[in-house]
Amino acid sequence: MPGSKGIDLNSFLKNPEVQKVTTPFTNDFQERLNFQPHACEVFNFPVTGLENDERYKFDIHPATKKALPHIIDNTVQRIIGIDPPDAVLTKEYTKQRNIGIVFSGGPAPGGHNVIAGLFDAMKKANPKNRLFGFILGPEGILENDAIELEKNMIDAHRNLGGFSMIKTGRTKIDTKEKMALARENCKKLNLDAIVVVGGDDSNTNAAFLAQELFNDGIQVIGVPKTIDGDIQVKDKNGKSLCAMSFGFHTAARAFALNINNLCSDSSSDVKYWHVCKVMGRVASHLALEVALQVHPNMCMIGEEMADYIDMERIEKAKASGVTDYTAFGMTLRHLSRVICNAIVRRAEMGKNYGVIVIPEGILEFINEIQIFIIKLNTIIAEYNQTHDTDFHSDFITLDDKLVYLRRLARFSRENKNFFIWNTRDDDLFSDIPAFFQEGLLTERDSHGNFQFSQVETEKVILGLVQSYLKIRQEQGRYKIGIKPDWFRKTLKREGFDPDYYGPVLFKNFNTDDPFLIAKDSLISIKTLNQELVREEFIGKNDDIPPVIQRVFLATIPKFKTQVHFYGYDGRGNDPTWFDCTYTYNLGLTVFSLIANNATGQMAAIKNLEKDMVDWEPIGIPIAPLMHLEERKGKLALVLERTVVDIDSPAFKVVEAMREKWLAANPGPDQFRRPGPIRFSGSSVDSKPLTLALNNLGRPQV
Ligand code: FBP
Repeated sequence: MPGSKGIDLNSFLKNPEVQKVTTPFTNDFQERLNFQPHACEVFNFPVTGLENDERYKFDIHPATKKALPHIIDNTVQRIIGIDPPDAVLTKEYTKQRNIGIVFSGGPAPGGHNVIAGLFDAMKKANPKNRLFGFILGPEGILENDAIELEKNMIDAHRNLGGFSMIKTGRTKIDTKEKMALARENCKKLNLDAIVVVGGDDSNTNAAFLAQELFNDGIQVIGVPKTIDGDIQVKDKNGKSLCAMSFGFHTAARAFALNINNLCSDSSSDVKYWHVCKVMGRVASHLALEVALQVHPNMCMIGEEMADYIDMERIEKAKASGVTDYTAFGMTLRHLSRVICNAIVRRAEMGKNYGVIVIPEGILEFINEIQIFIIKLNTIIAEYNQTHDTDFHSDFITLDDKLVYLRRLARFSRENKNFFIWNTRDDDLFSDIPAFFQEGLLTERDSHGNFQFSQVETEKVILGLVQSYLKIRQEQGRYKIGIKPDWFRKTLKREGFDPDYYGPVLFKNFNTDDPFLIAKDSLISIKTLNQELVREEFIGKNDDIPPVIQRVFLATIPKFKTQVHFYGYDGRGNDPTWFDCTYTYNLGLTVFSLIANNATGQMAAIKNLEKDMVDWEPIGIPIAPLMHLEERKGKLALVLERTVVDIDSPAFKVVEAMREKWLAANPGPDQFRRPGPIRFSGSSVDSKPLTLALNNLGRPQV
């Protein structure tokens, strides 16, 4: 068929060079499919066993003992190689098994390799073993929607990002009815074991499922997945068992590459502040890793803010004999001031541009917002429970929701025992911009979590920053510094004497300062005119000389921003070497746990922070890791999330470098180029920088 402009499209499409473009199989893709991750030494043995490791202890919550009696006494288990295995062990290890696997929660790079590792190990043990993948997450378990995963499907997804082979979802198996349905469907598939690859909530779910299916002899094994990096396990003495969940490294590297590109752009056209929000629903691990990878001018770490104490306010209050409780924890207003100060300082050094990294969950660490989130969570959960309906379907528009809240506030005036939403809450809430009110009222996810990714956090913060900068500008305390050379050259070119005009324009004219700063009083053309008239540089009816006007305008900053959200892109990235190897070994570990009859355990690799030769596959008991947390307005047993430790070496490095990376000085910016994710070769990343620094900077335990 002849194409347009005389091209024979049919034969053109058959051209091998054109086919290189039209096929999805790029060289990189092919290399990934062919890559065989190294297995930890122990997996080279014909059979693996488990050894209880009693060195690790946990503080067990009494509520967990009661809720999970079958698995609460589990201990850490080390995977050991056995050669030669005895006949009994071999028989048990190689017996034919059906295993189900499910992804739960957001995608994380490396998930396909968990499946590949498990598949390879189970087929090696017994080629008749069968692996079933539940489709679309835990919903697939409830719907009995599973497919048998065959070699060709697995081979087509090795070392690739996403969870596309079986998809994922956020359904929670959290009621008696759902548990019963899960049991029934596992039995229908004749499953010996089920593997839950998920975050804190999903591993919590895995523990409850393990308890529930214990007497049916169906084992449940969890796998620590989340780009947020907030599943990190230590025992009660601080001994690390799982330094990082999988997917974190890839996501952070993907964000870092993009943000580094913005650093180049920003320092080239020198007119934008790029505000980069990075995922991490609660913890700021991703923001911290990105900061180490890129050295942005500013990086906010939520956990640091929660810990903030305003000493000045405390001292002031102490002097007048009172305690200022509001001085603990950073407020939104204070945060905006911190950002403004940094922007102003860079502007004075001629840098009216830069890059800021903000963690998605930053608001969780701001006192006043956290209180709103908890209160609204409770109100929504209570409403749903009392009315057996859905708050968001009953109150569709923001106005409807606000009217309901106002009603609660009125109710609180008449009922002293009702304090969840009073008139003060309502007044404070009314002061918040509508888009943010809407954000705070968004639907919670199936686990009752606040969906930070749906809220334009950066817009809230930027709104405050913008208004404060305006105030500073009106006070004459936000100026762009001018290079003395440029000032002299510009005036001389127009036949004006810089030494004559300098003192009237700048407050530091005859100093050695690297940048000239316009006087505080010069905030507009009008004030400039008044100053020049007052100092008798021009007459009352004269115009300001154009060159003076031009120089003056160059001192007036415009705060222009570009806002970016990094999350879904990095979450879908193809995994780094670290995540490929880590997850493949997690898959192998899962099989060892199953083949040795473990249940209620989470597969993990100890010593991730060290070189791969030191990695140790283990099983971590999930039940002892649980604690009570507010979910859907009620206390529930959940796996504890790990937030950034502000005493950790990695955080301390960022803290120590903050001033240097801000580069509010005449020198160059300190941006670091992490480069693209390389899968092989000398520049391949062996591990997250956070892990490397924490390993280097801590006494070994
Ligand atoms: P998981 O905890 O399930 O791994 O998901 C984490 C995450 O990527 C967060 O960083 C983000 O806030 C959230 O998922 C976004 O969720 P959704 O995919 O529902 O928009």
